[in-house]
Amino acid sequence: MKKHTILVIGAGGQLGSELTQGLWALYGKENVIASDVRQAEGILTQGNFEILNALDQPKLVDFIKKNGVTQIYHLAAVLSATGEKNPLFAWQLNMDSLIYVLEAAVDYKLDKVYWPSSIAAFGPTTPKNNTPQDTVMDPSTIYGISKQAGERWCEWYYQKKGVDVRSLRYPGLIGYKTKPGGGTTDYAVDIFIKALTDKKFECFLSENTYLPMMYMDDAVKATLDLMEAPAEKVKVRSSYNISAMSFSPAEIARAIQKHIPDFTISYQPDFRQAIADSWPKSIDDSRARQDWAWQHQFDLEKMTADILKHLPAYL
Ligand code: AKB
Repeated sequence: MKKHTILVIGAGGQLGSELTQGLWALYGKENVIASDVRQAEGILTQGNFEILNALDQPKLVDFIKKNGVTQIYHLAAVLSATGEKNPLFAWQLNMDSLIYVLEAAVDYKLDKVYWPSSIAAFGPTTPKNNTPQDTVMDPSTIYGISKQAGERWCEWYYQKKGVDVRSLRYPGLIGYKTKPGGGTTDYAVDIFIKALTDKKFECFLSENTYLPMMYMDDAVKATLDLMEAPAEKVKVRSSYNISAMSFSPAEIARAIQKHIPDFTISYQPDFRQAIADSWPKSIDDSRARQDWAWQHQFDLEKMTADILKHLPAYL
C-alpha cells in the first residue's frame, strides 16, 4: 500500500487546526505533519509539528524532499481585513507561497495539493444572490485579488503541468476552537465569545449585511470530500463554489438569543462594511453537489446550539 505523508501549511489557523484533526482521523497521526510559522498550541501539540515559514522556499523544498511529502494542504494566508492594512505583505504571502507549493508539486511529483480560495474572489459587480460558479469576478480587496489570481495559477498548473490541485471558495468559516483571524466574516466567530463572556456584542457590520457562511465541521467535511474524490470527478480546477447558509448579524443575534435571552447586539460599521458589501450574499454550489456529492450538515440553528454547547470549555 502506498505511504501517504501529508503536510499542512498554516495549521495553526482557524481552519488548519481542525483540518489537521480530520486528516489524523483519515490517515493516522503518524502520517500528518502540521506546520506553521508559530509554535504549536493546543491540540496541535499532540501530533507531528514543524515550524515552517511558507515564504522560506529553500526550507520548504528541503522539508518536502527529506520527509517524502505526498500531499500538501496549503492554508497559510493573510485574510481580507488584515490584508487591507498590509497589502504588499498579503500579496507576497498569499501568492509567493502558493507558487512555491505548486512548483514543489511538479518537482517532487506530489499526489495532490489543496489550496483554499474564498467568496472574496468575487467583487462588487458579481451577481450577489445565488452567485454562479462561472461569473464576473472583480475582487476589490488584496486578499480577494490574491484568491482570484491563485485560482488562475491552480488551473494553469493543472492544465499545463498536470498538478492535481483542488480548491474550494470558502464562505465565512465559523468555529469555536481558535480565535478570529483577521477576516471580515469573523464577527460571526467573535459574537459567540462575547455572548458568553459579556452578554453583549458590538458588530462592525450593519444589521442586514447578509453573507454566505459555513460551520467548521462542514468546512472540514467539504475539504476532505473534495480531496478524497476520484480525480475524474473533480471537474473544476480553479475553485469550487461551496455553500451551507447565509445570514445577517441580526439573524445570528436572534439565533443566539434563543439560548441566551438577555444577549444584546449593537452596530458600529467600520471599513469592513465596504468589504462585506462587495461580496455575494448567497452562493450557488450546485457544481460541487453534482460533481462530488457535496452536502452540508449545519444550518444556523444547529450550528448555534453546537457552538454554545462546546465553546465554554475553550474560553
Ligand atoms: C474573510 O472574511 O476574509 C474570510 C473569507 C471570507 O475568506 N473569512
